[in-house]
Amino acid sequence: MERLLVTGGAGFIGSNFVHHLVEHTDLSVTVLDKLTYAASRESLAGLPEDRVQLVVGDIADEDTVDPLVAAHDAVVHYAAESHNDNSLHDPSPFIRTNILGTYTILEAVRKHDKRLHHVSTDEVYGDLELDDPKRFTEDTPYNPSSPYSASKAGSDHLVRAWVRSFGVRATVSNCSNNYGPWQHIEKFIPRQITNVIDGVRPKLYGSGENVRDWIHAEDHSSAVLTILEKGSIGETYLIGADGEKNNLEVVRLILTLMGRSEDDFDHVNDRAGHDLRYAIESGKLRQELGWQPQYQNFESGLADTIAWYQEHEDWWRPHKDATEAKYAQKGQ
Ligand code: NAD
Ligand code: TDX
Repeated sequence: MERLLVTGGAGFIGSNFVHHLVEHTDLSVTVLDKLTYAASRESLAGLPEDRVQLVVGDIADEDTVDPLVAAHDAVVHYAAESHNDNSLHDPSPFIRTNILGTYTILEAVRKHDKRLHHVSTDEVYGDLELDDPKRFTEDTPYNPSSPYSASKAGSDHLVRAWVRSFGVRATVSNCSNNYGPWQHIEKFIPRQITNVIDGVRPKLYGSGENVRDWIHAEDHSSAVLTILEKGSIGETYLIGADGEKNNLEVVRLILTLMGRSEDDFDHVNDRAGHDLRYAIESGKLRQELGWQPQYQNFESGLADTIAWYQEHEDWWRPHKDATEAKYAQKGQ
């Protein structure tokens, strides 16, 4: 394998993966990205031009996708509409990009017999009770709650069907909540960090008891590369780093790390259909493929992330007012 096509490589996790590839492999990389509101050219700045190329285009456009897939050895598919709250306001781009876009990629890899890795989320499994000792495994039944997670579930089902019916050489991964640099400030952790920088109290949906299983984006990248290199065709791997925390704990930690009182936050309107708890059992990936997360300490990973947003205000500042205006309309 020499040439890799990475869809969504100008987004939060995809750009982290491109940096990871440059550092840890000899692959040449083409990023296919539509550069939606969630993308950032800056996240790819400084990478060697002889190894990383950006093509601006839509994964749902066959005329763009087909020749690009034909010219590469494998595809790692990150491109998606990714924010649950946006999917509650307008599901249409989620259906188009996440379902039709994945279908378009699948038809191209089928036609040209290319290896595909499809990046998905633990949200396809729905949620767990707070006191349930169970975690999600590769055998947990699909039960998505939001238009976003349902569209990702649909894309996973398409990949599995193309493997079984057409022999497409694909793997799937479902990862828990990522944090780290370059995450859009609409998402929970960077929204609260940038609120605190602005002297605004963090906003917790509902009671704040909802649990997310946090993993650093760099650990997600190393897991995806491991699956691409060593995963068995047709298999699904869950990616997680044993990082369960409720939202209240995370907000209190952000406030404390930023030198504010840990009670200096507001409860705001809850998200419709808000999933209670996600938790990943990642034993299959660890035991079968030998992967381990490197960021074992959430507090220090979060402190680094806070420092990154403090140092990169020029990157997020232009988006802050519009992002907060959208939340304000919903009382969030
Ligand atoms: P993001 O919203 O930050 O980035 C998505 C990228 O896809 C953007 O660069 C955007 O321009 C691009 N894109 C969107 N529509 C496109 C289209 N039609 N054609 C081409 N490019 C398009 O998202 P993210 O948080 O980096 O998530 C990346 C992937 O990882 C998604 O598939 C998501 O479901 C999955 N995932 C995310 C998390 C998380 O915590 N953020 C966890 C598990 C899985
Ligand atoms: O202001 C907020 N206050 C708040 O309490 C925001 C934006 C969120 N929340 C809560 C909702 C969730 O319980 O924080 C938690 C995390 O919210 P998000 O960052 O929106 O993430 P989530 O909905 O859990 O989904 C994320 O992880 C799985 C990604 O956005 C998805 O792309 C990924 O699939």
